[in-house]
Amino acid sequence: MGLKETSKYMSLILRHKPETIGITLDEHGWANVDELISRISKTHEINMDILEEIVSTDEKKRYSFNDDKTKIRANQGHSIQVDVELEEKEPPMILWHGTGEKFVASIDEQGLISKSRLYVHLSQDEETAFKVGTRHGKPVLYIVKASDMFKDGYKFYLSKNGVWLTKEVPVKYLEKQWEMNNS
Ligand code: HQG
Repeated sequence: MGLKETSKYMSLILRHKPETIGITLDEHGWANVDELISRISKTHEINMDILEEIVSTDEKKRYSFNDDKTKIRANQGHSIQVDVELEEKEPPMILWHGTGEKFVASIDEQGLISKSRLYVHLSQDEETAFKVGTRHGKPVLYIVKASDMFKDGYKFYLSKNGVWLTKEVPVKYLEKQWEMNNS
């Protein structure tokens, strides 16, 4: 089993289901590192060196340690109620959201909702949104009029790993882009 598989398993534990390995996260989403290693090691090859490698090489920088590396958490993406102390920030003029074609009818009616996660995930650029969209089948991109939303009082957060988050995006702030614009 490779690092990638272990990293995916960590994402399940640290974002969605810590109970899978019988641990709990604190209110800020932190898991105890020793406890995490000892429980994960029952099914995956892991120790502190491997954990440090996963955290530093993860291509989306999904995880962070606290200062003395006794605790670890996911930077964003949670479905369980934790407060990871996100930075509230004024967004750029526009942000992007990548989704699958199968969700378009519903999104055009309801706007973007966070579904199982705590927030709607938005990308700073088109390419990233495209990648996110392909996870759901044929990708469709939306432009989100983020600064208009911000002026209207919606809050935006920027996670440690560069994902923009907001609670919802009503239809009037969305502009559908059927094809990726490579220009
Ligand atoms: C869609 C990955 C129907 C939404 C990525 C999305 C991301 C609606 C899906 C992170 C809807 C939820 C999150 C509505 C939204 N009707 N469908 N009204 N509103 N949707 O996986 O944004 O690799 O929970 O468009 O990089 O795809 O896991 O969210 O398609 O940052 O680290 O409902 O996951 O990161 O899907 O992805 P998800 P997402 P990781």
